[in-house]
Amino acid sequence: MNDLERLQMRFEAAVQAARDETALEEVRAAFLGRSGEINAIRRSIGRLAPADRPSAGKAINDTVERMETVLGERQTVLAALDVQRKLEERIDVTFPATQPQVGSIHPVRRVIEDACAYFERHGFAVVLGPEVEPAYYNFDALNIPEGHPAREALDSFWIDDTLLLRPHTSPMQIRTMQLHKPPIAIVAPGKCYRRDAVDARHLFQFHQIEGLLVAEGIHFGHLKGMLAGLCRALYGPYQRVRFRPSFFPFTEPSAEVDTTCPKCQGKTTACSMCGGAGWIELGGAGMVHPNVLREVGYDPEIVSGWAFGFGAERLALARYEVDDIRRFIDSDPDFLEQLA
Ligand code: FA5
Repeated sequence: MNDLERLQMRFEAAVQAARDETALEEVRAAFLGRSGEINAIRRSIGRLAPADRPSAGKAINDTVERMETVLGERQTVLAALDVQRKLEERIDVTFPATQPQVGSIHPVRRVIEDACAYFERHGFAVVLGPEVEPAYYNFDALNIPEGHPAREALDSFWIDDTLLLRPHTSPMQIRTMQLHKPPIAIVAPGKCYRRDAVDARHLFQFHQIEGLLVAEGIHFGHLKGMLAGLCRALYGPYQRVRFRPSFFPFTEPSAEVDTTCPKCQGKTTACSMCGGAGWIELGGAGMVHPNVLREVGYDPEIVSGWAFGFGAERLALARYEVDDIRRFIDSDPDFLEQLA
């Protein structure tokens, strides 16, 4: 292999190693530029015998020609790579952006907030209380003494001998009345716990909204008016309420409260929401029992009051026409997005 062939090989290796136009230009200058290697060889021709000069000159020219071809080919390749890189780096402004995951208020929370807002508009305060309560607040002070059958369904999750997770929000009646003198007007939303078997209507942890109004001259008509107003605020302007006689140790008289089925308005016999009954049960209510008033130091001869306790999930079931209460705790985004 002669010097020119070796030069040609070094040149081709350097050309292949060049990754962009600038590097390629440096290779060109080093080999073919004015003070490049080819010109150095050209200058040495003068030292050859005159007879050898034409063939040496031709060999150099042939080498230069090949080098320029190689250079041109590499230039084409680098230009194509450059276009490709630019295409890859190009920002497509029409490409749909990644949507941010925006949360929404849970339907049960929304029902609680709307119910509380309704009562706040009527001058009620919203109060919150502990979820772990002594038996005294859960039962005794509410006229449910030890051994009373009403205690059976409620005393579920004991923390120790005297403390348990509250099965209803009614302890907040006692706590509020012990802290304040009448008039009292509060709603107390919050979590409750019972050992109920979970099914389409029951959870072992659910929410209630408690209401309490105590003052002079309060009667059942006030309760009826406020609860009818609540149902209209939650379900629409044509809701009616119905009171069915019931029993709670802490109210007398006591009632179960129903509202007209928001889905069929009581007009169909084949409604999936109310099963054709035309009514949806919301919870319990009644006039505060004189024993409860006495327990907190109020005089039942002077003040009277009403109370109610509604299940928030049940309110939400009817409001959003959901068939199974467990849907509210499944954390299924598809379900929740429908109600957002
Ligand atoms: C009570 O808890 C009474 N403290 C309500 C009350 C308050 C009456 C003040 C009078 C005066 P009851 O056990 O019926 O009542 O429960 C009330 C409501 O809570 C029920 O109607 C229902 O809507 C809801 N509820 C009860 N248990 C569950 C459960 N396991 N899962 C979901 N909701 C429930």
